[in-house]
Amino acid sequence: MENIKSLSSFDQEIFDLIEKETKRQEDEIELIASENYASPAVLEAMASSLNNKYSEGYPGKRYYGGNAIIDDVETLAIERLKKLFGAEHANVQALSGSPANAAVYMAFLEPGDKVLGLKLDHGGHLSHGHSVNFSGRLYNFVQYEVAENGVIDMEKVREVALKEKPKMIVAGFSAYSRDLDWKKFKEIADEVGAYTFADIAHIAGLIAGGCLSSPVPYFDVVSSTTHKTLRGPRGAFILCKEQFAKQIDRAIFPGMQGGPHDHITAAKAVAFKEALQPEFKIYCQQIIKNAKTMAEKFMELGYEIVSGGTDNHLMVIDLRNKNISGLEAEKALEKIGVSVSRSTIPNDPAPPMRPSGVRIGTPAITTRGFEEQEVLMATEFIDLALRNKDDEKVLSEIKEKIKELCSKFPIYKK
Ligand code: DSN
Repeated sequence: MENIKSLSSFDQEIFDLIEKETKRQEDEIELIASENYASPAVLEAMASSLNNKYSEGYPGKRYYGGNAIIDDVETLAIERLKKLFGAEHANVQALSGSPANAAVYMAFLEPGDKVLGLKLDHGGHLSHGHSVNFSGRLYNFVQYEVAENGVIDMEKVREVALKEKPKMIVAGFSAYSRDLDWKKFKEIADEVGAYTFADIAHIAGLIAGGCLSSPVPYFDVVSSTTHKTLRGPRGAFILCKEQFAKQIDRAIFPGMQGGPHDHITAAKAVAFKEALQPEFKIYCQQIIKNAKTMAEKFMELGYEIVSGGTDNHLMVIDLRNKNISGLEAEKALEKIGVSVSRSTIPNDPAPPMRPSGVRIGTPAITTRGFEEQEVLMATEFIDLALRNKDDEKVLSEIKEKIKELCSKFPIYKK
């Protein structure tokens, strides 16, 4: 390959931008609840020759030649994933969270079928039935909500399910900080004859690490991304009961997708192996300890947390009593080198682009080694920045302190 050069010698612009982004990640505090830092081993697998292969089909049944090694890679990923979650069947080809969910709907539903999902501004995900998303356009979604206290009231879910008689009930979220009662969801679904679908994209790592309860024993089908608390490559998977294996596999290929991304499948296998190590449990416990510490500190500082706390890796802060919008908070924190995502709060009176809250999560800072002491420092920095959001001098002083703190917890540059 003499005519093909390395990145640094062929494309200095992209090389430099990657270097800059790596430095930004090293110097700043990442609190976006859905982000994490994949290990060097995961990144190496992603940047491998497996990128070059086409392998439509499944191990032993491919539509292209030369797939014997890819079959071994995919089989390893499947076996590790089944072991991690105690699942009967696993599909590791889903390219990302929304396509995985689309495949689940395709496997179980006809267009127009009725489905029950958590409303977006109550913590749900776009692909759980929002009107602008394919899910809300193709299927007849009815939405359930959190109660006044910010927690899902299972009796209310039951009432909606009995009234609407959906064909499927979706449990899962993007911005909800409480553990879900999977068993109760299953009981309700059985009462109305609905399929059960859990989207565990945010909490897959915490479930794998034994820190949160798992829907796998109860639910018909479970989807997840692989790059959030699970700390793998960007991608997804689907787990299901053996009786649904064929329909799930067919919905992914040939239903939704063409060739799987084999380099990502390899990286998923590496991430699953990492999550099977005893240290991963300790990592997950620390994610939750860090989130609880942060939520308590925020409340002590007069912030309102939706639902009054957290059981998992995230919290949504209702900023209305601080007279700052989620967008303003996101922008002010960007100036001190802290990334968060603005978020709606339940029944948000403000528009989605300028919602009343921010969502904050601890998976990434925990990966780089932050424990309670650093979490308390980060929380105080955030509070100081929000109180001085228009004072550039204060903001730049905080940014320097954050850089100094981060330098003690390198991600890749050990
Ligand atoms: N973008 C992801 C999140 O932030 O939760 C979900 O799609």
